Amino acid sequence: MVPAARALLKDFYGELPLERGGDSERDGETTEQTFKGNYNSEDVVREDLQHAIVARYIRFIPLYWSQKGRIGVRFELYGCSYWGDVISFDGHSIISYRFRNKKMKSLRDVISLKFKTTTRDGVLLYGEGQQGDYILLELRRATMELSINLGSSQDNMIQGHTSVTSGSLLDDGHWHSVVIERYRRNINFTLDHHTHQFRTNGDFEHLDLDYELTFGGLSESAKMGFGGKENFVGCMEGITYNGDNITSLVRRKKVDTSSFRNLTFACAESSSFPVYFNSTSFLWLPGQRDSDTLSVSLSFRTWNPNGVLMFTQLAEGWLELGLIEGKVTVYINVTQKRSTRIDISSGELSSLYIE
Ligand SMILES: [Ca+2]
Repeated sequence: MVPAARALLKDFYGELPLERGGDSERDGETTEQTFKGNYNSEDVVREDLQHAIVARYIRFIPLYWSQKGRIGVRFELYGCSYWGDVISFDGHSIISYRFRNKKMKSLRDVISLKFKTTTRDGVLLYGEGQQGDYILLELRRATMELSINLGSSQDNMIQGHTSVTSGSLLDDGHWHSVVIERYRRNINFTLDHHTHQFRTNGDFEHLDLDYELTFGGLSESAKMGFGGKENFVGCMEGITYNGDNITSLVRRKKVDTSSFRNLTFACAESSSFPVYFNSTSFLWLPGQRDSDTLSVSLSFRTWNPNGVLMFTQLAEGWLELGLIEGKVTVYINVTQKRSTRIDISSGELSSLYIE
């Protein structure tokens, strides 16, 4: 990092704090670091970051500058190569991680991964044992659900099935992280740094799995039992299971990926992405005031029953698209004489097309 340069920085000296956010080890948080600039017109000041960071955005905020001249700053940011161990899942592909000893009996497990998807249902992880144990991590209606069973006993009427859910709207096309830490019956289930602590039902403490864990969907044999479970569509990154880096094993062809038609270590950017609006933000686009025709389409999702989705002036009159008590309402006012209101029943994710 060089927050200085000869020509442009002669009027600047002071401090530059740096904020970074997104896609980092501590996603969702921002950290700040302050850099001092140069105090004359010639020097270049070099600063190193305190910690290695992975970030989508970096923001510099000048704190103060020389009172003698005009404000100016030039800086250069030097990065280094980053190996993003990302794997793309198309809904037909799963990773089969087979156990060396065919059976896995564990008191302690640590499983972590990151995922990104625009699909609301899909299996991220599954394993089962012949004793009836299982672990299933899946997206259901864009919420993360972890189901685990350390053992059931018909004789003592012990039911081990335990299920917890976390998060919502996880099909937003952004990265989310999941960490499952288990010791005996105690589980820390962490989604995007929010930890859910719980104990599994029943008396059993070992997770007994046979043959394999699958990532991205159910194995063919498991599908017979469950049916109807969708495979995951999207990207996963940094998959680890009890110290094994699964993505690295995939790269080295140490796990079965035969179901992949096209194994890619990259995540395609979605052609569309959601925009978040709070109660005060809006998007303004230049319109055509002299036009009397209009074509607009959008998809939206909200928890709020009321709000303006769109407003535009027409050549004569105006059009307003809004939500009133959970219903989409279109007001069209042409030549100040006619006012039309159309109610459209609102679902969870609604798509609109108006022409
Ligand atoms: Ca067990």
